[in-house]
Amino acid sequence: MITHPEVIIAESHVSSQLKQIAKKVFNGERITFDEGVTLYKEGSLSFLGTLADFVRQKKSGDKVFFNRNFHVEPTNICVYSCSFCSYSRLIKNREQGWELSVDQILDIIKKYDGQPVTEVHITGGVVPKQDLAFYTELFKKIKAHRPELHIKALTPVEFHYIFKKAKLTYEEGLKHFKEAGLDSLPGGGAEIFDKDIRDKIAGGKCTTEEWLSIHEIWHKMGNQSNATMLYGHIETFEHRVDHMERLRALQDKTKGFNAFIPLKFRNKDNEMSNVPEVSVIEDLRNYAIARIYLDNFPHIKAYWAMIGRSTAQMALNFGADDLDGTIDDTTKIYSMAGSEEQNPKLTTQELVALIKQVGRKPIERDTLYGIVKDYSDAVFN
Ligand code: V47
Ligand code: SF4
Repeated sequence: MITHPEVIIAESHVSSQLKQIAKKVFNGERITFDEGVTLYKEGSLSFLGTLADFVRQKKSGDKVFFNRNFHVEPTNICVYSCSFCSYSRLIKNREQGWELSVDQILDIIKKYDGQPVTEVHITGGVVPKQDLAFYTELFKKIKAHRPELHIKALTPVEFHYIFKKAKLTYEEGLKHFKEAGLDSLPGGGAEIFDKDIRDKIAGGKCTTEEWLSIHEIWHKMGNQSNATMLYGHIETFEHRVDHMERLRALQDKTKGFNAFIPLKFRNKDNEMSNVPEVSVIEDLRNYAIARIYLDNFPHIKAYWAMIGRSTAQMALNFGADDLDGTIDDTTKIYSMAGSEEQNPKLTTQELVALIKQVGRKPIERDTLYGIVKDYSDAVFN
C-alpha cells in the first residue's frame, strides 16, 4: 500500500490543501484541527490510506500486535441509559439482566487456569451493589489466585459513580484500587466528548472533563490506559476531530495512553436503531485519520469483535497495528448491538493467520505492549 510521498504530492487530482497536509505528514509534522476536518471532508480512501500507512510503518514497522485475553462483564444492569447501548437493562427491568457476585466472577477467572491468557478485561454496567468494597475484594482475590494476570478494568463511568458514593476523591479512589490489584484502564466510556452530543446519547454519566481527569490522574500516578471514540451516529466530523484533539492534548501532557480504539456505532436493538450505521469505507477512513491525527499515540487498535474480523484485517492497511485479542467469546456488548461477530472468539492460530495474510509480523504482546512472542516463523500443529 505504501506510495512514495512524492507520488501522492504530484498527483494532479489531489487539491493543494490536501497536498499541503500530505507534505506535513511525510515530514513528521503535526496537523491542525482544521486540517483534520479537511481530511474527513475531502480525503479519499486511497489518499488517507497512503498517509496513515506511512505513519503506522514509521511507528510499528511490520509488527501487528494482539494479546490473549478474556472479558468479564460483572453486570448488564445499569443506572444509566445511554441511547446507543443495546446491552444494558435498566434497574427497573433487572430480571432481564445478570449481576455476578465476586465468587461467580472468580469461577470465571478459574476457568482459565492453566491457559496462557495474560489479561482479564473487566467492565459492564453500573449498579449500587458493585461498589468500592465489591471491586476491592474482586481485585484482591484475582491477584491472590493468579498474581501475573493483568487486570485491565473499569472506566471513568464506573469510577466516578463508585468514588462519589464512597466519598473519595479520584486520587484516593484510584490509589485504593491500584493497591488492590488494578493494573490498567480500558478506554471505554469516552463516547464522544462534545457536550451537546454527549448529553444526547449518554446523558447523566461522567462528563468529558471527568473522563479526562480520571485518565490524567491515573497516568500521573505512573500508570497506563487506552482511549476510545464512539463514532458514526449523530456526531459531525468536527466532533470527531474535537474528540481526538482533547486526547492528543492530554497525551502531550502525560504520555500515558497506549492505544486509541475507534468504536463503530452499531444500531441493533437500541434507542438509536433509526440511525443508520456508516459504511466500511467510512470505518477505514476513520482509522486512517485517527492514525494521522493522533501522532503521539503509539497504537491504533482495530477491535475485531466490534467491526468484524475482515474489516479489522483491512484496517491494518489503514493505520491500525493492533487487533486486540483472542477474547474467547466472553463479551456481549457488541453481539447484542449487531456486530457480525456473534460469538467473538479467535484462536491464536487464527489471529496469527489474519495478520500473516496482510504480510505482517504477528506479535503477541502483554497489555502494556511488552513482547510475549513473535509468531513470524511459528508452525501450528
Ligand atoms: O464505552 C456500547 C461502546 C464501549 C455500543 O481499552 C458501543 O482495550 C458501538 O471500551 N455500538 C466499551 N459501541 C468497550 C470498550 C473497549 C473495547 C475493546 C477494547 C478496549 C480497550 C475497550 O463500547 C463503551 C461504548 O463506547 N458501545 N454500545 C454500540 N451499540
Ligand atoms: Fe450503562 Fe455503559 Fe450501557 Fe451507558 S454504555 S447504559 S453506562 S452499560
